[in-house]
Amino acid sequence: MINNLNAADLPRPAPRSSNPEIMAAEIIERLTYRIGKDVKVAKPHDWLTATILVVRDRIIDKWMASTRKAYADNSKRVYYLSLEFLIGRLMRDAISNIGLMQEIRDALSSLGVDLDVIAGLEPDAALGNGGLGRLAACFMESMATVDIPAYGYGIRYVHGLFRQQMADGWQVELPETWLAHGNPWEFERRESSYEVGFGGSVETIGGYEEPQRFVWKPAERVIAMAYDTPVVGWRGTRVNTLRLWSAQPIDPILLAAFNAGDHIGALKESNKAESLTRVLYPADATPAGQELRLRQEFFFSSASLQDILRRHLQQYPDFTSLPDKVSIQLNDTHPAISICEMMRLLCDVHGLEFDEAWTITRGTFSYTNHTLLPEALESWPVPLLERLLPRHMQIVYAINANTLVYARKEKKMPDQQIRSISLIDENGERRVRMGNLAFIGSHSINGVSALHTELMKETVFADLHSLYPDRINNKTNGITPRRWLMQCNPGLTGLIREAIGDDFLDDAEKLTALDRFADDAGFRAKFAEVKRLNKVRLANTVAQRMGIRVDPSAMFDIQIKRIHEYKRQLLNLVETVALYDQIRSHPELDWVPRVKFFAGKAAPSYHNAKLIIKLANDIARVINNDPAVRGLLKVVFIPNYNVSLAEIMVPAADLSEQISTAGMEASGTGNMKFALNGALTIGTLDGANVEMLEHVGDENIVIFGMTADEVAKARAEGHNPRAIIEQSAELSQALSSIASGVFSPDDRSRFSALIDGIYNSDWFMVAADFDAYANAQREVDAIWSDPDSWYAKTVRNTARMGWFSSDRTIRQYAADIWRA
Ligand code: OX2
Repeated sequence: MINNLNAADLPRPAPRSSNPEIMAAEIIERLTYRIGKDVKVAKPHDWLTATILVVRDRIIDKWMASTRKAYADNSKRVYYLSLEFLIGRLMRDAISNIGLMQEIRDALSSLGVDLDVIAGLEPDAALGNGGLGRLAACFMESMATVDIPAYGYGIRYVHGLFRQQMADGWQVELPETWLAHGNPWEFERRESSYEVGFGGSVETIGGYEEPQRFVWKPAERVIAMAYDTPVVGWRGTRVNTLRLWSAQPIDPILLAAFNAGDHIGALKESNKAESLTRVLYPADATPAGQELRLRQEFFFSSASLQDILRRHLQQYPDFTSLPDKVSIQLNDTHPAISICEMMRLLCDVHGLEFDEAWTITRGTFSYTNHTLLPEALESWPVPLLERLLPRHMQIVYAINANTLVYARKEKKMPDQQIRSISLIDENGERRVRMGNLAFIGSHSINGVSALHTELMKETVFADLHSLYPDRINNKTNGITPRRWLMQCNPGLTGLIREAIGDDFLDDAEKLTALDRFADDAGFRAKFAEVKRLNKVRLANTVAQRMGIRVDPSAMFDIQIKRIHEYKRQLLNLVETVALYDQIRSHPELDWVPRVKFFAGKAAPSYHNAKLIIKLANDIARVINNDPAVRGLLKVVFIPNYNVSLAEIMVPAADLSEQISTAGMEASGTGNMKFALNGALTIGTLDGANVEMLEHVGDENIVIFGMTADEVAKARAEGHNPRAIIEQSAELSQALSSIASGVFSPDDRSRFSALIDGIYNSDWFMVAADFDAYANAQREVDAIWSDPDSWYAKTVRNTARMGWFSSDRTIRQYAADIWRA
């Protein structure tokens, strides 16, 4: 339609104004004509939607300009493929990044609407489980900020991560419905839809004389429909796209069946297609292993790859330039099947030869590993892959053959190593190893902290690393300072601006200028006051939601993250019980008043994790109601942890618990958020804690416990937890009170198996690290008792954490991996 007109001659909408009066009028206009509500009857939700629509307009101009610029400059594009994007609420982020916070606030207040009230109504987009999904969200914001043309590709789950409720202290999972009121941020792109196939067979054409060709004839097909959400960088520099795929049936209804009276059968296909993108799998770092999960992985990989290749051919004549113009980053192995899909599309659809396609594919893909836990490494049974994706299975065999021949013939690799690098795991049921596929199909494989990267080289990928020694590299994780400082902590942001000016807003590493204020008593007092107000806010949240009163002058000690044995909430709880015993036996001592906060979700099928939640609630009930404690210790498990709750808890923390068994937490990112917001860390030498120690200095962090090497050695040689427990009176007493039912009088043996696990194997080194941890906690008490020293340390944490900005991480990916 536009083609026979000259686009430049068409009238253009006037650029959007940032004048509060004009924006107020626009909000009313949206309310009336887009939502169809009279001002008099509009509900708070309608105001929210109208405001988002007005904000959104201000983003669209920049969005289009960013897209046009990438075409005009022939820039390289980065594609971040991730099954999870834990983006949370978007409105405040967007308003703040385009610099209209005060203007929108004024516009709304002229209409009698409070920005904070409607912002609190925006649902959390919980399209992720934990750290991996939240990292993807921080990366999206940082890629826009550092001006990299990037697309995030993922799934538009109708139900994100479940809502957690407590029933008598047990976790109960309820469906989450973030789309219930519609989603004003997304644009449905009907023109960007692709067919994705499953099952069927592969037809071979040619052979002998002509080259062989393969054609996959899928038995089932669904449509992948794109939904785009703009991602605004800091100061609105650039707006990128988060493209989420939704599955739709090819035939919405089988009319013949319907007309024949089979009303349910007529919708069967349609329901099946839609169920593909209905729910996010709720397991963090443990593969679900179900066919639907593999279908989700292939569905979004295939749609994304088709989209990427189509966009490339719109601009370039062929695929030889693909590695120069496109980088595809695989967020863990969940999208690793993309490597085979790229090979299939290049060879079977676009007619390239296998070897040429392979060079292009490997030059384009790179892979980030997020965990070393052996049980967390994805693999799929060969028969399942063969049935669901027969052509991809052939490609797996072809890649494997080439790799193994190279390793054996040219590198003289011995049999045992050959077995370990193979794409097929032959121990027991034959399975395809997705980690090996991602490694072999990528030119870069990165870990997420220095320690994790070294351990990758020594453990899971030792043999592949010896074959391809240049591929593994480190990119220590980061967090976006926009959400995790400026927005969640306006009080601290204001105070820092007063002290050192605005430079840190554009470059978090400029926070180092704050360092000298650690010695300034006046500044420390203001810093403490900001912290107090944030603690009051959290105390109010807890009072409102749970009816529990906590004292903001107590130390707020916080552990928030997924519930996992390796993260050791259990160590924290056992120490809580030991402290409780001490407070009761020694009322004459000067105990530091503490509130121990916990929050986090457990995978619904993870029995011990759910038991740990119940234990926390049982312990809380007993301690919080015991008058002998005299309010010196409180335990609070806040239900339904999500990004928005984190935004309240992180700024309110005095003490950040980062106490995983060394060698098991790949990086952690919560650790960075707390330290940036002026909390002291108590932590093990694990993941990024090691680098935090280097940056903040060892006098400003409390490190305890076994090192990763010591843990590995104890596991290999066997350690004797029973002997360790017997030597520690505090530990024995705490464990036996939990095991004997002091906290569970209604079911005295409820926790006995959990505690037996510590006595019998202590895989996670809870007993082995207990004394070191308890001593470290008393060291924390001593620092707390000297407020000058406490706040000097916490100010230094804020000042020295700028390096952990995800802008730095993204610049390193861009320089070393993407060359974008
Ligand atoms: C998490 C890791 O457990 C965590 O240590 C890391 O900080 C985060 O990813 C981001 O890199 N699922 N979640 C993770 O790994 C997997 C697998």
